[in-house]
Amino acid sequence: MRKLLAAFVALMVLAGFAQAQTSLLDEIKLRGNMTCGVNQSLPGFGVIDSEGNFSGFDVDFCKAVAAAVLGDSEAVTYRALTASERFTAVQTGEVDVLIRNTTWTSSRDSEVGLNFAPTTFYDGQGFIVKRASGISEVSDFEGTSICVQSGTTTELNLADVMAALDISYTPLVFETADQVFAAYEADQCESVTTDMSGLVSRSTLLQDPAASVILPITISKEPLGPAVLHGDDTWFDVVKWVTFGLIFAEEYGITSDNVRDVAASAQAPVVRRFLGLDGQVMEQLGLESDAMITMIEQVGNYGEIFARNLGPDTQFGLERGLNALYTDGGLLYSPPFR
Ligand SMILES: N[C@@H](CCC(=O)N[C@@H](CS)C(=O)NCC(=O)O)C(=O)O
Repeated sequence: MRKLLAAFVALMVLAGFAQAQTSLLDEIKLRGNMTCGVNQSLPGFGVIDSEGNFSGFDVDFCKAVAAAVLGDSEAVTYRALTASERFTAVQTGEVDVLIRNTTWTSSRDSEVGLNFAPTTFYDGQGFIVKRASGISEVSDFEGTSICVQSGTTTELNLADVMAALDISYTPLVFETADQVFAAYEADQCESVTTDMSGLVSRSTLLQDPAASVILPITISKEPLGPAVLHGDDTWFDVVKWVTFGLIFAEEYGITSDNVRDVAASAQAPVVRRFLGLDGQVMEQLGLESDAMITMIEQVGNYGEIFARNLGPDTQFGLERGLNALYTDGGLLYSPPFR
């Protein structure tokens, strides 16, 4: 009996060990598809068209991970998530990765149980107001109503700043961006506050965009990036290094147009290792040796993703700012692939 019990315990320990070794990476490869939690109503970042296709800056990072892991940027099932739904979707495994303008904060790491990949968009919270309101600085918000979305970092930042400046205001809290901006259009509030990216994006949908202005005031730090669930280092490493890979490719001038030529003629050891021509860095991450070639060919590097979705040639016309490479005065910096 005792022997039987010992065998049973050994089996359970082994089963537990096997479980601990199983990563989402293997599961996704078996499935042949990755699930990505995204936004569906943030033009430029995550948006769905009338045929159900998703596009945008965040969506391109989903595509990059799928291209690197599965060799196919289209092998993604998108789940549109509201701000309040997004963390449960990661915790329950409904999505493999969350790439939905999500700010990296300590409590989202600890209490929510997320692991954040490198920041893909350095942002900050701002305000949009009607030009006619004459509001130009935070003290002008005294006695006004401000529309804000629940389940976001935005609510607390607003409360903190107003309390610090002793400004009394009424927060009008809504569940979705559509509701927030509808209330603003209907003059229920004098302003909407959210990430600058959200303001730039949603201001294009206003009935009369020229009648509103985004104030040149930033009240918080909002580092936005992909996140996965705690407890799966293998999968976390993949999402992390795919993100770095996009930045690294831009730094080394490797683009969707030239990646095959670079791969055919590269001499620099750093580039050869990155593209899987020498060494084993991709295999060590659990990827095919040519994972970065496939990814860059299908999705482009960070700079291409930024330019295509948000850059000067788009309706958003965003400059790179903090989202430039460190070599250009920005914050984007990939550690070495080696
Ligand atoms: N970065 C902030 C805010 C994220 C957020 O949800 N922002 C609004 C800005 S408009 C949004 O994306 N709303 C889209 C929607 O509700 O459909 C966070 O992580 O809490």
